Amino acid sequence: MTTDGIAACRLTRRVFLRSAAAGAAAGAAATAGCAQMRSSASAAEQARPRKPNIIFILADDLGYGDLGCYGQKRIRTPHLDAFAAEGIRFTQAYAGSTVCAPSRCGLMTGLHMGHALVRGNALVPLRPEDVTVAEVLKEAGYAAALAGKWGLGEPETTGIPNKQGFEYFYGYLNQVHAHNYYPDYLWRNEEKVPLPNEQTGGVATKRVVYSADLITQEALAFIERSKDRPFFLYYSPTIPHANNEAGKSGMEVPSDEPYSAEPWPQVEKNFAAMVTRLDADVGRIMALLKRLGIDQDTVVFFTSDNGPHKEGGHDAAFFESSGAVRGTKRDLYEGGIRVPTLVRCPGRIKPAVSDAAWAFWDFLPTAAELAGAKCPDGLDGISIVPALMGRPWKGHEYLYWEFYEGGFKQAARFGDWKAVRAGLAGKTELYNLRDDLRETRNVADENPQAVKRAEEIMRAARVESAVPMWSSTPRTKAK
Ligand SMILES: [Ca+2]
Repeated sequence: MTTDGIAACRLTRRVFLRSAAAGAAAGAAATAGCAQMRSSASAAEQARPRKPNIIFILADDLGYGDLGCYGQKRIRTPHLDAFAAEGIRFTQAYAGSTVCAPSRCGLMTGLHMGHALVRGNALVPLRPEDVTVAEVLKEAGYAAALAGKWGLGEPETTGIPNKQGFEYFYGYLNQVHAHNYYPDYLWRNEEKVPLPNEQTGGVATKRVVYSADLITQEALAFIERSKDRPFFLYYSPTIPHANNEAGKSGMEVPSDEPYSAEPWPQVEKNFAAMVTRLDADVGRIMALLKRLGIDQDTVVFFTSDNGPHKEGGHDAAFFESSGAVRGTKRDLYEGGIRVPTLVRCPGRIKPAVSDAAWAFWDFLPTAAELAGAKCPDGLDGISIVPALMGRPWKGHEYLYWEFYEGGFKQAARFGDWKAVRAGLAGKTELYNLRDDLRETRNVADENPQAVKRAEEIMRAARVESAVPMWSSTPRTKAK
């Protein structure tokens, strides 16, 4: 299938932008939906901006079992545990993919891996015709910023955040650059900002400033200066990803507090300290929202881009980072794609634990509905706003993933069934997640109808990628 063919499946950016102006009226109508959420709003509340701010916090390689609110016993995450208690904790929410770039592409463009442009970790930039959530929200009057890792466009390509709807960007463009927590530069918009760190080959030789701290400062500053207008902040720190260039010392953190005295390997103390540091950074964001009086006007999402890693000397089994599910980053078993996912907005979203099964490609239509923005056609995602508001939500007929490293693989989730297949001619594995969450018993032989359905989904949910390295029948080994 050609690039044009893919674009024809949905609104092109040009058509989208033209129709967005006409959509302003529709946006006003959709905002009336937001008004319902606050039917008991006081006069003071009504004086606030009508449209909720949206913050999407994306951790990097944080596992389903890494937070206290998901059963973690040893790593302390008090701020995220409080966040979970005050919002919705989703038990069956999924990332876009099992590694960074494709997962983030699904998040930004509302498409699953059978239709997304970026289907693996490679330098494929978003194109002008790709419509991102930032562009959708910008058309609805939102100020959009990214603080953190991007991974969907190198310098001077069409994929950079500033050409994809973000009016402000601070952080990493390149994913390998993002491995280094003490880089000698970061990007501010299209400008390289030198830092006082020194490095060789991606590993710091002089450590002065920690990138996650800088990224958090930028996120806080953007919230502060945007408090009087609707804003969208995509905050994507790289914690607790490994610095793969640093070998077995890849868990880079300024201090192993509060775990210095624990009898754990140093690398695991560092891993735990990174997660607790991330938790504290999220706590600073939440405290700022309260201080600015916009806590009840801001819908905050928190999740991770894929399952836990076993890189940089870290063992994902040490803290049982996958929790009760099987597998890690790069797997299509649940541990690679099921991620801790929280959504909070006091006064609008009631605290709950939800088993709604949704995925990153639902974020764009969800954000559009929250913002009263016009949503492009042809997306794989659907809005989860009903699920957020405690109303009946129709859910997905199925969720679909594909992945190319180590050979083409596919996975589908439909009802309680989960199917995984290696290669188009591979034998389909089938698991019933209701009574076998850990995917230990392949029940394909006993359930031929479910296998047939899984194989129909795996055939119908995808088109061949326009990028040759992502082929279901590769002539050369996928990167
Ligand atoms: Ca990642």
